[in-house]
Parts: sequence; C-alpha cells; structure tokens
Amino acid sequence: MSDSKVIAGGPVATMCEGAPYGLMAEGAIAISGGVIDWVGPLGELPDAYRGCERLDVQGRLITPALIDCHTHVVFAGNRAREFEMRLEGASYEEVARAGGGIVSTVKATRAATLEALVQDALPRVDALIAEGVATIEIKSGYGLDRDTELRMLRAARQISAMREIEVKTTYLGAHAVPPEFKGRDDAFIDEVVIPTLRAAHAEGLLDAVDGFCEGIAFQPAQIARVFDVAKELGLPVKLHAEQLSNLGGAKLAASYGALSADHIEYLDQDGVVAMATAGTIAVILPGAFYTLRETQEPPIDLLRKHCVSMALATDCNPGSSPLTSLLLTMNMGCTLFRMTPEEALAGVTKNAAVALGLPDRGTLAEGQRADIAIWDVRHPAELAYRIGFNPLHKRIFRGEL
Ligand code: DI6
Ligand code: FE
Repeated sequence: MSDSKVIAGGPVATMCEGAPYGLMAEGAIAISGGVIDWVGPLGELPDAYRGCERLDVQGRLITPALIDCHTHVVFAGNRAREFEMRLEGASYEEVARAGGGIVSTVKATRAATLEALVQDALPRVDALIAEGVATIEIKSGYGLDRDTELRMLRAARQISAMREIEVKTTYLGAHAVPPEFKGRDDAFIDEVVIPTLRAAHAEGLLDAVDGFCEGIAFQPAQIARVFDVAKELGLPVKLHAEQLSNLGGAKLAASYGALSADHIEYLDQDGVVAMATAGTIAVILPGAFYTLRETQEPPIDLLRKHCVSMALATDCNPGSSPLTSLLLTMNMGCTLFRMTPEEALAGVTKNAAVALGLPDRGTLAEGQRADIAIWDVRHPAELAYRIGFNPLHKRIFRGEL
C-alpha cells in the first residue's frame, strides 16, 4: 500500500445507491495506480492505508469528476450574427433554411486546418476542465464531407493528447445536408455519410455514431441506414431526437439499443417506454432550450415515472448552445426543468458515464477510475444552486494529485 494515496477530511458524495448523493459526512478514498482502491467512512479506513500520503481536503466536498457527455466543441468560427437575427425574430429553423445555421459553421470548419480546429477548441475544453470535467464527448458533424469529418475527429483525438482529459469521439455525419447535396439527402447518406463512417472507423477514430433526426435534418428511415452500418461495425449509437418536433427518433434509437437519446423536448410516452425498455439514457440539454427560447419542456416526470436515467450536458456548439459551463448546465436543468440538484449531479457523473458506455467512472467506488473533484462547498446541492460561480478547488485526473 506504500504507493497508495488517501483523500480525506470532508464529505464524500459517492453517487452510489443508498443515501441521497451517496453522501458520507466524513469519508475517505484510497487510490493507487489511478484507480480507487477503497471508499468508506474515515473511521473505517483499513490500517494498511494509515501511513500513506494523505490529502486533507479540510472540510471540502469530494465528488466524482464531471463528465460532459454531449458536446460539439470542435468547430471553426462563431454564429453571433445568427444570435442577433434570432433576437430580431427569425427562428432557428428559418435561419437554417436560409443557409445559416449548421451549414454556416460547416463552411468555416471546412476552411480550417487541423491545427486551427484544435487551437479554437482548446479554450472551450479548458473552461470545462476548470470546472472539474475529466471526460468529454466530442462529435464531428460540421464537415459533412469526408476530409473535414475525418479532420474534426483527428482534432478531437489530438485534444486528448494535449490535455489531461479523456475524449470520446462520436461521428455525426448525418447532422445536416450540405449545400452541394441540397434536395438529395438520400444520395448524401449513401455517398458521403456511410463511406465516411467506414473510413473513420477504419482509422480508429470512432467510439460511437450519432445523427440529427429532425424536419430540418434527417428522417428516421435515413438515420436507420446509418445505424445499420454502425451496428455492422460494432459501434454504439445515440441520437439527437425530438428536439423541435416528434419524428419518433428516440423510439428508433432505442430499437438499436442506443446509449442515449438527446434533447427529447417533444418525446412522448411511447418513446419514453421504448427508452426504458432499452436502457437508453435521456440526455437533457437545457443550454439549447435556453438559447433557442424554446417553450416545450422535456417530459421529466414521465422519464422519472418510467425510471429512465437522465444525464445533463452542455451540447457546446456555436449555434444552439454556445455554453462551456457544466455547472451552469446543472443550474439550468434544475431551474428550467425542475430537475433536483441530486438528479443534476447524477446527470453529469453517474448517468453521463452510462450515456458514453463507460462503466469505469462517474461514481466513487472500488475499482472506478480515480477521476475526482474537490469543491469549496459543504453540500452537493450547492453545485447546482449557484449561477456563474466556480467553486472547484482541485481536480484529480487518474489519481494524480
Ligand atoms: N442539435 C443541436 O443542438 C446542435 N446540433 C443538433 O443537431 C446544434 C448545431 C448547430 O446549430 O450548429
Ligand atoms: Fe448536439
């Protein structure tokens, strides 16, 4: 045990079953080799750990490090002008149909080098790290051609080599129809989306496959064709579903055993039941709801009733959610959707891990990765409660103090 370390001296929110937040008033965590060896009340710390290097948190709260399970942080340019247009009355769909929206970011992203994409994304990633985030998902989807999609995914992989953060990559080739395929969406799926999916997988660039199932994007039957290939390649799927209307996307995703269905403001009971049966996580994205001034709230009560686990994520992207704070996202989940502060914290730890298919993190328990956050607060509800304040004291990534 001589190379073990012990973190103790404050409350520990393990996010495991039992007490709310899995809270222990005076907890201790022993870690070695980047993994948690033991967690429990300080008074029960086994003798073997008594002489180890110790970090005294002096009354601060210890939680799992945070996980942002839905981001589009790799992109070029910004859409502040579109923000102005929407405030002048244009809707998100109108802007998209007029050639703005996702397609305008595609233009900027196609023109950017790999280095530029990485450099643009790093400040956004750093903002997340500064709030205790240790794992993020990054999607492609602003290239919409083979070369640019692959470049975005390589940029995402490069970020994980440059920062102490684990990046999970998701292919979002079916995000929007690029101008050169206008009116030929099926041809775009066959000639670009699917071949690029195969190429990205062959290059080892992919952890999952996503799509945007919406009137302004793709129909369920088109998404199904992409998911069939994902299944053939052994890649898990997730879906942007029921954000602006209900096309039955969540149900489709669930039929593929999807890790998650995301946004889901327009999700109905049928979709909720399908998700419950498949064990698909509901990823709630209040940043997009807020930015687009949406009024249809996701069916939180129905999700609770059918025991569908909820995650919360920034959806960080230049159009509908230029948000790089997971703490603010937690606050929005509570204030906009009446999630509880406990649901909010579970949504950026335990359930976010499940939404990424990562059983080795998101709780503080024996055998879990030692990705830990220490906060200058006394009770976990304080994390979701404050607005625009970052109480992170220290982030521990893979056991490094
Ligand atoms: N839904 C979203 O929230 C992002 N993509 C999607 O399918 C927004 C993308 C954008 O507006 O740039
Ligand atoms: Fe998104």
